[in-house]
Amino acid sequence: MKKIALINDISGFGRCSLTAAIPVVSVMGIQACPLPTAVLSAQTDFGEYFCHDLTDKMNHITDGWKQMDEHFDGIHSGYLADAAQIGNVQYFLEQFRSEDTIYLADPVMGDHGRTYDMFSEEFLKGMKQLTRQADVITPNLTELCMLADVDYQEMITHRQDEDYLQCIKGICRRLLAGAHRKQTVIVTGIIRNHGEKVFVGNLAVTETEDFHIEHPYTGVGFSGTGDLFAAVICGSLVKGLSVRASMEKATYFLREAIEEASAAGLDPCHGVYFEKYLSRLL
Ligand code: PXL
Repeated sequence: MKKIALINDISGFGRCSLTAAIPVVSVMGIQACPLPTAVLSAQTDFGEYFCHDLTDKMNHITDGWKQMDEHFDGIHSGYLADAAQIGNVQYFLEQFRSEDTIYLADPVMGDHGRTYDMFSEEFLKGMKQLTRQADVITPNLTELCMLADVDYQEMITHRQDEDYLQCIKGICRRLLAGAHRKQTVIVTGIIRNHGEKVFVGNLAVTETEDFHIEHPYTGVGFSGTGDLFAAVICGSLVKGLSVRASMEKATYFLREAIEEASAAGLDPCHGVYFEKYLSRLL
């Protein structure tokens, strides 16, 4: 059975990070091997939360797995609780990355133009270095702008412009040019205006092609949807699907879950009822 190392936090509430990635990868018939970065009572958008940072424990887990002579088909890194953890992911890659390993780096740093609590300039510098080494990166638009030193607030004033997507593609190509290997950039949560209508979509850019999938925006962003998306992409690529097919699978899984959560007026901090839709990934 294929295996993916999931380097991410475990949050009791928020349906994000490991509580999102483990079920997704498992239902896809891949063994989920979690390397927790932190244990939280709830994801950080809740405002009040307890966080136990595992920075000084992570490499013990890496060393333990090395002693067991383990091998991973995929490595998926997500929420890192502080800048020092970027070095731990680096160490993990040195131990476990081989030619047949797909490394997906989700540069979790912020959303909707705001940064998460762990963010610092040092963190961004480290994340820029880490993402250059990945086969696939899955930033949301906020994170893409951070990685490319683009002003997000200025960027989104062009949401209704004809060439908005072209402009985002250009930023992705700049990142591809700076990457240390052939890379795919998948940007999530791109909101666009077509006249009165608002759409949200995901854009994949590779060296040779790009494609974009969008649908009407419900107006609400839910916790964990980026983590669920990244986990489906990692699982699909490990199973040998194309980037396009992986994106279609992730969209098929998430679209209705998000529409349902919006229509029901669920609290965005608790995430979407993805549990009901896991069978779509079978
Ligand atoms: O979904 C991204 C994420 C993951 N983990 C934690 C978070 C967040 C976003 O806020 O707080 C702990």
